[in-house]
Amino acid sequence: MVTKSAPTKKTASVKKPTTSTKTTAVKATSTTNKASVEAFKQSVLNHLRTTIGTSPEKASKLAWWQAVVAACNEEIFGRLTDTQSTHAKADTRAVHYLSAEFLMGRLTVNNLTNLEKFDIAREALKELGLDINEVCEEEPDMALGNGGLGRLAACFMDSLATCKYPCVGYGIHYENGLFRQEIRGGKQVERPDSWREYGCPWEVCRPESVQNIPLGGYIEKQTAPDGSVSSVWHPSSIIKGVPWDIPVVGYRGSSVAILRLWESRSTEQFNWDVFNAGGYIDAQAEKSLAETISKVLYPNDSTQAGKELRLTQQYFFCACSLRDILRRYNRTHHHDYSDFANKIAIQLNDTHPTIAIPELMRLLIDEEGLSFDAAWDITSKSFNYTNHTLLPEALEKWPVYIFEKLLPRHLEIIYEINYRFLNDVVEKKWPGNNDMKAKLSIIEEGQCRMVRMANLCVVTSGKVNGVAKIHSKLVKEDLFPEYAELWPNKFCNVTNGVTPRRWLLACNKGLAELYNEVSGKDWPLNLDLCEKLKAYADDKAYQERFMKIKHENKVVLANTIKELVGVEVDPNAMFDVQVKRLHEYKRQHLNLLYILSLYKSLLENPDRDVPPQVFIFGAKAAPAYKLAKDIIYAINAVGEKINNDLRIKGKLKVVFLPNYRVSLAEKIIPAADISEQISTAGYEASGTSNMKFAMNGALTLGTMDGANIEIVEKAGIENNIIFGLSVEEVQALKARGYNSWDYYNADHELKSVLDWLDTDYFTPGEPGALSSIKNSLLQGGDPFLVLADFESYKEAHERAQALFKDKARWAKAAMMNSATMGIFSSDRSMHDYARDIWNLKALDIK
Ligand code: 26V
Repeated sequence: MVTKSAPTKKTASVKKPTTSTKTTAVKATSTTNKASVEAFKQSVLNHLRTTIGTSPEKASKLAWWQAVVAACNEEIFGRLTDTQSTHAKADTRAVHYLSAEFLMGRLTVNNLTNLEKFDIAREALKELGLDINEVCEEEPDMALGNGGLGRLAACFMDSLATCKYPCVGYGIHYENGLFRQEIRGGKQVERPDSWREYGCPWEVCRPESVQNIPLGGYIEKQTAPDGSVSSVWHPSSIIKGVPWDIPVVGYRGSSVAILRLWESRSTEQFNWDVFNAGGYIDAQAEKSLAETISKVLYPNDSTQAGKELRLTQQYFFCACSLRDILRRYNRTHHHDYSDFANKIAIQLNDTHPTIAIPELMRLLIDEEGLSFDAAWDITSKSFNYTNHTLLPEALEKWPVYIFEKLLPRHLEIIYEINYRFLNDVVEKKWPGNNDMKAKLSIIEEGQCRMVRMANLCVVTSGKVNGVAKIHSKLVKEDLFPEYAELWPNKFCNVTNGVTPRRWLLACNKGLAELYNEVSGKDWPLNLDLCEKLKAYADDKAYQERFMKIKHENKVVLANTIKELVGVEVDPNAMFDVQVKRLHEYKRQHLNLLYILSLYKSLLENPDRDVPPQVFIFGAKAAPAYKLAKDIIYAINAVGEKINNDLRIKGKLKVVFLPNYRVSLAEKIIPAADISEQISTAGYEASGTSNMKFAMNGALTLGTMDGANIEIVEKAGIENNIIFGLSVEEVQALKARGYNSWDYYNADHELKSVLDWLDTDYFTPGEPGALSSIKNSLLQGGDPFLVLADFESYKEAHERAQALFKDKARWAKAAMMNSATMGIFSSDRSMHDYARDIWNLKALDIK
């Protein structure tokens, strides 16, 4: 509880805004004493010479950055070794987080921050005549993920390390991360993202832990003298898995976790007898397949059909990871598996690593000689599954024929799991009910039989969790109601979180300093301490200080915008931001329709009393997602027109920042006034940028969806701008039969902005260039109820504008948002997983 007695003393120490223009600059304090600055400087100079092989006179910025990383690694690798040996000695239980994506972003600022060396490094580099921000800009983002799901895995690794939970993250060492987006003529162009073209100084290759992974081939049935039949898999090729370790530095403590990413290589070991006489060519094709497996990250929101390579990727990294887990387990347990489930927890980040389930079964049965029952007992006690989406098209299904070709033995095991589940469990609960069996079966019957990966996860896992309260409720009640009837206690919720080290301490130095003063220096480890700011939310001096920090961040972003897209924006304008993957359910086009209506109203009345507004977008569209790309084009075309229209007197600007990624998010989020979280209720599982924005003092303009609901529960509905249909209302409207034409015909304004898209007003000489958006909303049936929410959305913007004019009221709302986000620290998420799902204890590092 915050007491009301503190503010008087603290208020006295608030710097009046006029006294300094540099409130964000952190002064050299006790954390930057001369000796440690000198030591860091010497370390960088030494590494520049002895590790990088250059001299200060010749060194490029890239070389300086590499030397800084080497200086950090001196400390990090010692801590890493200590963490590993502490865990090994204690033979502790650990969680193994399997994820096809880890969106780590850049590591330098984050690692320096977590080592509490950022200020030291900044001073040291300054003495060397270098600007730390410029040096850190040399680092490419590790963009090994699509969006929220991958970034969540990265935040979780930061929190696992910080909270000292024994863990390993396992994933894929993609050669190319998510594509680099260029905008040419307003349109998205995809370019390869080779993030380690010049090497990545954070990662270490571990040849001693290479794995050989079998693939393809056929099954031979062998009958034992007792008549029992067993399967022997003769794979057609062996793929080499090479592990790369990336240390994940916990904040302040000595714990350093490991992220182990697998790279595929060809072994050139072929099982020649599986090929016929002309098989040489087939064998060469297999070789290039092996080298292709870890080449590229799939954009997750394109359709699943025919993605044989993607299933191979999933299997490849799961098979490598499980062998690694077994190898480490057997160092102390010598193939006695009775303790396996006590020592090993495995978390499946969505269905992408589901194939780990039959792979563990196979390893235990075929290679370790356990019975099916014994293997199932261990497997079903080891796995848990997190669901991240309800979208039916996003639930992974793989054609049986692909399994037959690539993973014939795994298919047999899946059939056996399914047979036992349907006969032992479903038949007992619903005797003779074949419809129920068809519905719950892991195999979908039909012309093309499919393996339903989510069903396999639910049948096997001890716990199944959603990622926000509303989402977990929908997972249990709408997605898997029959499974929930079978196993009500299997389903639970762990609301997502984000690491406050990256998303506040490192990216918003001004606000971090304010929290240091108000909450003490421990808030990055206990974000609830930020609540202390609530006591000052009505204090004018604090309000001004808070908004001054925001303004300074906006000045920085305005400069970045000018640099990136050449558009001049006014830092006094309201910065309204929507940054996330481009998808119809996220409704960037709802935002665009509002912008059109605002623009229209300003053309009709240029003196209209609205605050100046800048609408900022960042979004990548899946390369094959035509409508998503059309929406990007429309935003750019509309922006081009509006930004150059002198009639509206600079009251409205629209910018689309290319190549949205973690490092750009770190610049955008601290500068936002409004956080657009406008998904159709029921479709955004959680959202995590909503938490980052609120932490940094933006107001959520959003629907009651995902974690928005929990955010406004904490920050106060009066401090946010909520609009639109609720989940229940969306379901009811769909059940009644939604007809978007009704809204088009009834709302004159909506009709006129939609019709505007058919003209060539925004695309001179090219009428119809933006019509696909209108068509999707009318002929296309508007699957995400954009038109149904338009009026309410417009009204919400009007509320936001009115509130923005009331500076004190706005400042209070912004402060209340930032102060109350403690619960959205990913440390809290990790404590929830550790307690409710993993049964995992933290371990101090010796
Ligand atoms: C996949 C697909 C594949 C088929 C086409 C449509 C589509 C749309 C989305 C996806 C991604 C599904 C998994 C995912 O990334 N979920 C996100 O996970 C975040 C972390 O829990 C969460 O905050 C986001 O709300 C959720 O969308």
